[in-house]
Amino acid sequence: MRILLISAANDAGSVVPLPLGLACVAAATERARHHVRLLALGLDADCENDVRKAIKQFAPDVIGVSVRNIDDQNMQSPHFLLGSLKQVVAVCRAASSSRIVLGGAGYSIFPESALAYLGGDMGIRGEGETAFPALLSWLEQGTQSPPPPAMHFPNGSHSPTAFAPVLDDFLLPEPRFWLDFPGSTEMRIPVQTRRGCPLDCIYCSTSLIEGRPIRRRSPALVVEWLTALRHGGFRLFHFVDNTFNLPPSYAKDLCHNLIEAQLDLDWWAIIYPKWVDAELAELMAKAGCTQVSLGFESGSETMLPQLNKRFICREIREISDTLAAVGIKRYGFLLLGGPGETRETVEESLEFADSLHLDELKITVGLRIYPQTPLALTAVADGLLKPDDNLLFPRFYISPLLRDWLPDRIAHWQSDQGSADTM
Ligand code: B12
Repeated sequence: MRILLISAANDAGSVVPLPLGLACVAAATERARHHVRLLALGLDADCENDVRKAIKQFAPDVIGVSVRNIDDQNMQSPHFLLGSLKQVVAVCRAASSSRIVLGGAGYSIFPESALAYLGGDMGIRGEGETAFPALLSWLEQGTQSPPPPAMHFPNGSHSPTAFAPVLDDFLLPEPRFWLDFPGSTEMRIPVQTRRGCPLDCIYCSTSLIEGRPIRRRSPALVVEWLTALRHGGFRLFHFVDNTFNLPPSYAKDLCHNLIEAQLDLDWWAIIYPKWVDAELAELMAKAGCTQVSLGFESGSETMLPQLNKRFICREIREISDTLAAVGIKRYGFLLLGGPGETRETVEESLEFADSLHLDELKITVGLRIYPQTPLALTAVADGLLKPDDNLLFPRFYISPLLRDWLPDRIAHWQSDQGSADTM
């Protein structure tokens, strides 16, 4: 079959990420002997024309559309980001009679409501490497048999999502793939080594996207892939794993492999402030890590358990100091206004964050509410959310007592600091 895969950047953010997810789906679809074309629409693309042109030239049998960002998670000036993608789907519909299949991280959080809003024919929730080729076979065979796993249909019927137990069978995009993106050698190439998160932070949507058990690639294969990319002219990378340091033994193993390969890389990673000892920090620095996102979210011993964090302030501080000592920059995150937050806990968090002497700090006021999370239940119980709200249009939790005070307090604190970033 002829398969057109489309991604469309819809948020300028700090970085416009390269479409790793769609690249993985493209590799798996090619391996299943389909003819694939990928259309990555940048922020300044003329989407309507580009999509029409691609459809006319390529005449696809099936069109896959990647749905990454739903919104920018910004309570103070929220941007719903699916409008342009709805337009892309409408253009596909007008220009071709091919089936339109949706998938991606954002889609996986909202499989029914995003399908209805965007107007796709069907969607795949979760990882696409097995599910998308299986769907193509099902379509080729005439859809008489029961649908393969992970599918959602506009009438609400769906088949259960299955996550692959190991990731090594899934191909990673080759260097030539990224070379097609203008300026890619100066960008951070996304690398994923693990999927799944067993931690249950009350607001988090990750388990809907990747499932809970951690599934991994073998470090040797990751390094083999990075070696090929390094030889292809890439040096900057971003590990997009939710928690680079989980499990810590895996993180150490990966770093050992990277050090041995002597690739002279420069990479960033996302760290959960627990399970980072001096040995891991040192290995990370030696392996090329220059910056981590340190998502501690609160610096209040009262709030950390409320968010269901499994660390305490002492651990955040120790890890922050340990990383700084080996020269790794720390980009810290505060997420303020959650259930149980008070003026006192906010002040504790601000003071704590300040005392860490981070390289950068991002403060988010109000928590984006995702379906099937403890936060959604609390929001309903607190009367902030109707139980039947599908949450596709962003809704936020902010502790009712702080609604008027918190945004001003943060703006004031930041102007005193003169440097921090907020949303
Ligand atoms: C790493 C990350 C980042 C990094 C990206 C670094 C980089 N260079 O790539 C940074 C920090 C820059 C970032 C920024 C933002 N991010 Co972010 N990010 C992630 C994270 C943790 C991983 C994404 C990733 O690369 N996954 C690895 C790839 C392989 O997986 P994938 O893309 O999901 O693809 C798989 C499947 O989804 C599926 N699939 C994908 N496409 C398709 C298409 C079809 C047709 C099919 C069938 C299947 C399919 O198959 C793929 C392979 O299995 C996710 C959370 C998560 N766990 O997914 C959030 C996430 C995607 N981010 C999110 C958001 C909101 C943002 C920001 C808007 C935040 C902000 N306000 O700044 C910005 C937007 C940036 C931009 N300009 O677009 C949200 C999106 C949901 C929403 N509310 O919109 C997520 C889901 C986190 C969350 N809150 O739940 N992000």
